[in-house]
Amino acid sequence: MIPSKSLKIMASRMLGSKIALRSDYGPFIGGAKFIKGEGTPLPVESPSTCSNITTVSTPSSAQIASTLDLAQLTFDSGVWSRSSALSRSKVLAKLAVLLEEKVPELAEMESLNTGRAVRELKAQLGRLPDWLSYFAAVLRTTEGTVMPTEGEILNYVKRQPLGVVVQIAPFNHPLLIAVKKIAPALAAGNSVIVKPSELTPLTLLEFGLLATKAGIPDGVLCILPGEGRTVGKELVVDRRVKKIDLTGGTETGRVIGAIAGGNLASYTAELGGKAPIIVFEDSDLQNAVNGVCFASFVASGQTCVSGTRIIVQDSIYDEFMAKLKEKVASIERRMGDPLNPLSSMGPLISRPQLSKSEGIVASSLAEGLTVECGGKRMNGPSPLDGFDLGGGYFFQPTVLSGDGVVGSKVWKEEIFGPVICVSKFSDEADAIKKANDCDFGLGAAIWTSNGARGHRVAGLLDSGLVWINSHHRNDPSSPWGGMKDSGIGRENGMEAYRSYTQSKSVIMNVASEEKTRANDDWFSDSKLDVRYG
Ligand code: TXE
Repeated sequence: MIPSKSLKIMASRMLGSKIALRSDYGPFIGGAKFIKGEGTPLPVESPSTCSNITTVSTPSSAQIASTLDLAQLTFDSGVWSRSSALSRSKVLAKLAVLLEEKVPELAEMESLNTGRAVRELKAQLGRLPDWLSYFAAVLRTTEGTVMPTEGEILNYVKRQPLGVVVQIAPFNHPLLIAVKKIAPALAAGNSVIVKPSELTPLTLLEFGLLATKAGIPDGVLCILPGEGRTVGKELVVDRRVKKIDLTGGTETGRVIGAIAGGNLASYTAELGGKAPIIVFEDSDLQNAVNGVCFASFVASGQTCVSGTRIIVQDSIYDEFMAKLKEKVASIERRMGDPLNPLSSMGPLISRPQLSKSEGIVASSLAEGLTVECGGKRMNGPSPLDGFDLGGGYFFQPTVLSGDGVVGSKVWKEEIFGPVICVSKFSDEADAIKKANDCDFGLGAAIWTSNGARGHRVAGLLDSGLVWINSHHRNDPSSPWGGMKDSGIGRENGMEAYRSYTQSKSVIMNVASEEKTRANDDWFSDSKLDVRYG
């Protein structure tokens, strides 16, 4: 592979902010710079202006193959895979500090690249060092096990890394999702190759450079930008890959799962969602409305746990809807330049995602549903700051309702946009039935002031994550993943760490030599009652 020429930092004055974008983004295989990818260059767009902000070089097939070779060689060398848990812990802790220092810069870069409001990203990326610190702490505190085996046997179980692992990340939370996967994988000692979304590769590539500074050896963390159907596919089919960890759409999840199965690789998949939010009549109504808006419109609805099916007790429906529409109008009034710290919500990531939101409104109208508010692509200057909303993929926060909402297209399909639907329920059993009436099972929320009811209903929802009087809460220690079509396996916590390791059971005979001779000779010609297993 050809190393690139020296780094050129260009100061880019965009959207009123100064963001340093490099001119040489490309594959990262360790070291202090990117290599020059020989594949098809990837133009990177800002969805708030629909304009190109930089171009990233991508690896050719030969470069992908040599990255896999490098990752395997590095793993086999033991430089990271067999280094002490303490030394890996120290490197991850240092990476947490370096990342923390860079969060403000990365948040602006990610806002430019994703169009998400910078306020959101500062808050979100500010949490990321916690993932590295958590897994650094796991390395210092995890203890081995001695099994209660019968007889004079010492049986201890060690956990060791898997080998080369591939992680495929989406566009919606480019750095958050990648770091969630990278931290446990590196902690466990694997060699990690990450493919960021073709739409949002920049902040993860910057993270690669920080990893080198923290002391991650070259070849242990590689980042290969590019399309899923080329770079992603060539990575996941390689038989040396011992685990694939994907966050993406359910269809992609099935395709990659079939490949992982064929190669007997481990697989974690965090896929689509259609989170229900049940609002009981005894809830604090304003808190519930605020919580629903946070759940539904943060990241412009482009999150896997986005609250999209709002299920409201019929006795409070009218009051809830009035308050909801008021809140939604206030969100829309404050949409503007995503880099404006006062901006409430950004555009969708791309034209196809915009079309999906537009299409679902059209088909909902055809199904007889009502548009309570929103429903259209935005145009003209922002009331907040005059930003040209028509120049980006901005879509109004949208609320749909109607008697036929349950079972309609918007009820069933993941839209990944700021489009939600609201239905009524009569009693607890009806609420649970409606909430579970879905192929997905990732996030869900319940709003109630009755604690017993909250826990009772949580236990009956088919969802991997259930919030009570809250939404989106995430923590490095808290398992994250879905049931049904929302995926397989869990991110975060000890479950994620263990999924990046495999056990090795070491069994030693500790009986004396005399006893062993007397009791363990299976083919003895004088004694038949010899232990077998
Ligand atoms: O996802 P894709 P897209 C859902 C959401 C969204 C839809 C499509 O509904 O509207 O999926 O989004 C890589 N081999 N979610 O097109 O295609 C791809 O390059 C290897 C939910 O962005 O699944 C990218 O890096 N890699 C979700 C990643 O997979 C492949 C987050 C996701 O892309 C590949 C994102 C292949 N054959 C979308 N095909 C969530 N759970 O949050 C694609 N990729």
